Amino acid sequence: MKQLIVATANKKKLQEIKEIMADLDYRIISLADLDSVPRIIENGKTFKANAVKKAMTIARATGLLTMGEDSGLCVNALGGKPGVYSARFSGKDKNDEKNNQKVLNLLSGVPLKKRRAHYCCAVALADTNGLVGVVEGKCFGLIAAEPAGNAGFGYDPLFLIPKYNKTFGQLGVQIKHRMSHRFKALEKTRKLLEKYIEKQGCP
Ligand code: ITT
Repeated sequence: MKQLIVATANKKKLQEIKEIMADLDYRIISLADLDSVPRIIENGKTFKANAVKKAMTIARATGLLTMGEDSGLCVNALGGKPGVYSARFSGKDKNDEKNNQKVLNLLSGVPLKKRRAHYCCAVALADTNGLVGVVEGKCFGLIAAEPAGNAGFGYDPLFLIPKYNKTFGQLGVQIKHRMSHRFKALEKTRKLLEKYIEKQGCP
């Protein structure tokens, strides 16, 4: 079976990728399965730049086809923050609860209709020869007044889907996986992979 490395140390993100790509004809390997992993310096200004860094760093080190994924929450009323700093918005240690609280504090007093936000997910594919491609998916919603539900991870208890008037935390992964930023980016990644295989097949 073909192998694909997913260059993430985030277990919940990895789980979502595995669930969404469950039917894929690849065995997914994560950073946790590798003996030694080079440090990835995530200093890109965009999700795409960071996704490319993750994919290229690990592809170069392993010689294997690698997927890099960088994602986050962008809140309109906060000028797009936390954006690429989503994982560590409240401090060096990744803490979902503190991150959520910081977003709520910053939005204190802002009415619901002005709490528009989107999630963004960039996925890059790279192999030893370099970058294969990079794609992006977005999912639009509102930031709830308080956390609700504990499905998903990160900002999901705050991310309200207007169509359901419920957060991703309340809706659960079945619904999330049909409309999320990650789902949309991974649908495009499937196309990249198909083209990649086609090319590999050509002498
Ligand atoms: P890796 O870099 O190792 O992949 P990470 O958690 O640091 O792990 P990112 O730099 O891409 O990954 O930051 C992603 C953060 O964005 C994540 O920690 C959450 O805070 C937020 N986020 C991204 N996708 C999310 C989702 O589907 N639901 C909730 N929060 C999400």
